[in-house]
Amino acid sequence: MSLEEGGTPLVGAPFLSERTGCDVYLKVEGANPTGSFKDRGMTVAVSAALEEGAKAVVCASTGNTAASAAAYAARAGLRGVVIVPEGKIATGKLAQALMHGARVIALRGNFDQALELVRELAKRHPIALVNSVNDYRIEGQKTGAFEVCEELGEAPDVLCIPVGNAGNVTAWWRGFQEDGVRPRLHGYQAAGAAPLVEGAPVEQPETVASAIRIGNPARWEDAMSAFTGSRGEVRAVTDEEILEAYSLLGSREGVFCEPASAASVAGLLRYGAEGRVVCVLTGHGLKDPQTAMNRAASVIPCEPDIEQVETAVMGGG
Ligand code: AN7
Repeated sequence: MSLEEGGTPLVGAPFLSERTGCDVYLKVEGANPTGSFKDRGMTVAVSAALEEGAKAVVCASTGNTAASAAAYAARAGLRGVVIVPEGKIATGKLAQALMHGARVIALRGNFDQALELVRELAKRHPIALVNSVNDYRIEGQKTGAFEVCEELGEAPDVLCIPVGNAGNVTAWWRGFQEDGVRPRLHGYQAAGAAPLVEGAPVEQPETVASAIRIGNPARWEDAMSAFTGSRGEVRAVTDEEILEAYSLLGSREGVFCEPASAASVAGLLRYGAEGRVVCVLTGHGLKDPQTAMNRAASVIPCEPDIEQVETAVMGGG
């Protein structure tokens, strides 16, 4: 089961390099088929589900896993069922899950409760659970690390990555270890949803970066051993810092990612790093048009008249 995921661009970031004094690159995971890194793992998890004779796949999701699971399930001819926190997932992700024909359940609860419920559900029924508690997901997602090392010709010094349920940082660390390299892993959580930083689950996580609004990561232990084993760190960034990095990526680097993805750059800007740094931009900006429209400048209305057009184009000054 493949939609030709992976092989995403690794683009240099001149503005960020200048600003930080590092040699910064962006791994643009939004270029995957459904617009996020989840596809790297979903191709493996859904292939395995098919082989094992599952009739349906299920996941809890803040949005991207749902969109990806729905697409691969559609392709595989399996039923897709996704449980998302009601009112807390970005519009594009919801549209994707629905268009791929998944049954979308809006839970009056948060992601952590949804994950607990699908884990119980998968114990009771022959349904494949495709959250990153499924090890096939990790096996697929580790390929990001292989690609970066191949493209740079060696490992970066530092990898900056947003952390939610902590599957991705677990996967990248596994990939680097299998390549025999040990870059520092710098993980960033949103300040209102930073259980790994605080050392305890967060009951009611809150952040503008809805993809990482997670209070009790399933891959907690794996993530912590990745940070320790790589001599890295896990830190928090505020919503304002995330949105600042989000705007800067769009306006200065020409790369539009979703807010959660910008946490990697927000962390780099706040805490700094040294050497060659790769920031993982986990999902595409088009996923979340609402946050973009709330954040960006307004459009300029104009009558079809040359004088008015001139004024509008020249900025009225
Ligand atoms: C854009 O879709 O958890 O630390 O249910 O969508 O591996 O969870 C999404 C997570 C970062 C965090 N960036 O990755 C889900 C979900 C984006 C994301 C993360 C997510 P993990």
